Amino acid sequence: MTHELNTGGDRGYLRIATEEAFATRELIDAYLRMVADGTADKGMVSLWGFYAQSPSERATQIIDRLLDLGDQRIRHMDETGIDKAILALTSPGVQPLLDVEEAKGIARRANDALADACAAHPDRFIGMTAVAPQDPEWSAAEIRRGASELGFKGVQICSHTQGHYLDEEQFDPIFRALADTGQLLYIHPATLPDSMMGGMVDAGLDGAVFGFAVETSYHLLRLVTTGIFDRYPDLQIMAGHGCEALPYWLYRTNYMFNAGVRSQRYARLKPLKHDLFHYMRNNFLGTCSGLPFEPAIKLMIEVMGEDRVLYAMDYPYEYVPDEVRMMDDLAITDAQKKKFFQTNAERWFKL
Ligand code: 1DF
Ligand code: MN
Repeated sequence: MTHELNTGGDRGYLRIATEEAFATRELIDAYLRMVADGTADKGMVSLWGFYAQSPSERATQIIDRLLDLGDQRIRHMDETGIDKAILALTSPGVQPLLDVEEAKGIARRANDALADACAAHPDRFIGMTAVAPQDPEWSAAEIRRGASELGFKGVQICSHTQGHYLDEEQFDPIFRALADTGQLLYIHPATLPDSMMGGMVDAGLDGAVFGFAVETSYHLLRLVTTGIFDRYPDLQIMAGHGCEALPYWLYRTNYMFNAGVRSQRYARLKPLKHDLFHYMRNNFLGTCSGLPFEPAIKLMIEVMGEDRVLYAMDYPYEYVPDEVRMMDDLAITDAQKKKFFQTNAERWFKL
């Protein structure tokens, strides 16, 4: 151990963790039912068939920690020096549920439970609204309720919804509500739809180990290349896991996207107002969830700008005190570190 982890800013910054998960019992029960009755897709069987049923220490501990929005979570934050957690319903939220009324009910009650927890710990917990994109108009209304009545500071959507992507016209009410409330959209990974799964489960690569990033970066890129930021120039999209590797690939995606557009290779791809570098530096925010890795964080800072890179722990999926110490010891300037841990979160979530 190199140094103690305390809350309260003894290193010159507060630590705000921006991709922290919780669950409600009824959501886990709905996942279990889908796994049992055969309506879950391969990704759900792999992910929630494991976490909700495995007797392993990892699975049982994670379920226990997801369900706690009280003392244990606060104690774990205290023990790792996390001043504030920005909380969102765990992945894939209610998005795989086939009964839309059930999905909306579970999302609404999860939002209410989260709002209660935030009210009980106003200096420690901040909430993001969960939605059910299966019903875009309802989701838009829930985003407005989250912003105005529940005090939430952003919206999280767990990538695709039963194979549907947010660039589809039907989801426009969600972007309208984000624009009207001035809130950011956190696009969190989800299990892969069957159409993308291929041999990933056999290879053991479908989850957070790899598949999540493939599917989520695909989703993020679809949104950019079909012009979401030309329609909504002020929209901010946050993504975890090193912005799902987009900064690493940026030169190539930009070059090949523009080459394809110029040669009119794809009917759907039209010229954008800006190159992809512009959107990466004006509309994307990236967190280090799952990637407390100095080269990746420095790359994000260089490519996206130091105002756009934020700390996240990804509790309870990743709860490793030494990772917080590694982030304290990042070889970036003190001013950049304060932005990374504290002030970028305050700025973009409007805390
Ligand atoms: C895992 C990782 C699961 C992340 C998650 O939600 C999740 C995992 C179900 O390790 O299986 O949010 N993550 O963001 O890295
Ligand atoms: Mn996560």
